[in-house]
Amino acid sequence: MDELADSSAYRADGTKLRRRLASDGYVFVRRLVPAADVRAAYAGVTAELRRGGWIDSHDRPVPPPGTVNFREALGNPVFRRAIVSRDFNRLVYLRPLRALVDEMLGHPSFPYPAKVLRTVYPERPPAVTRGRYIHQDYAATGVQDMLTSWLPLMDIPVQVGGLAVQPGSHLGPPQRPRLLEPGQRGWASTDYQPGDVLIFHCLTAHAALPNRSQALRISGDFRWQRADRPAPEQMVLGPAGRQVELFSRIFAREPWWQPVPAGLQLLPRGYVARPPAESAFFAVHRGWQRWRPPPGQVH
Ligand SMILES: O=C(O)CCC(=O)C(=O)O
Repeated sequence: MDELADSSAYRADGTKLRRRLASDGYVFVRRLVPAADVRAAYAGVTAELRRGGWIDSHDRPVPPPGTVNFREALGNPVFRRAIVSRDFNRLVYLRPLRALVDEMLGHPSFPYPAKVLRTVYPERPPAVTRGRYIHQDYAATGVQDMLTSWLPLMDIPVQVGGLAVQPGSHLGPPQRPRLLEPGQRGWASTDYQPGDVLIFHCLTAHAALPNRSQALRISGDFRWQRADRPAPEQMVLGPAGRQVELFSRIFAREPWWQPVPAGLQLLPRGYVARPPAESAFFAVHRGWQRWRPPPGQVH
């Protein structure tokens, strides 16, 4: 496993950031978000997990694992309370993160109100989280040039199973899902610390490493797109039947809350993603021309 290229020196330089995105398919910045804000998010999430019996007073996971995958975890009230915790939701609106994404896209952007919390138990094969399979996030929304930001909420050294990306894979064809093995060549990851941010393009192949520790791995992933492009309804309004922006009823009065752009056009739920259009950053491999949405969830 290679080390992620560190773009911290370019964090305010849109041209260099976009060049990195175009060549590597990702940008990694250390200590972008104030560690105190990330610790507050961790404290909010773990308070709920502790109350619900998922972890003990030392934050050690209590077996058996609550759930393995994000979608299934959403059916669990303990997890749902953790995901609506205030400081976890606040993270994505923090200025340094928003500014970096705007620089990368070279255009005003916004994060989807739908946020993903990962609580990954030490791996006990054959149970493996879906995030461990190599995938590309385009399948999740069908929005070209969508970016995913992945944030550790705690120290996540490689043995705790952080995220790995395959640099340059955004220039290649769609990939079939398969498990990422720690020794796989041509992949990069790092020992993550609170405040670090990994941002990757929606055609970049990525997967989580196995959690071979005794700790629960806690991280968040948040997706972004340009403000002037239509956005998938489910990422903005959440589960079917809702009419207002997800989480706005709970947080709209918070000083940090920012609604999605006024007049945002929504792609209806039944919308079937097409092969990706041209990218603003690089030539899309022709293998994507025959791409069809996969039948199940990608991560
Ligand atoms: O954190 C994980 O386990 C997987 C994350 C992922 O696949 C993503 O952010 O798209």
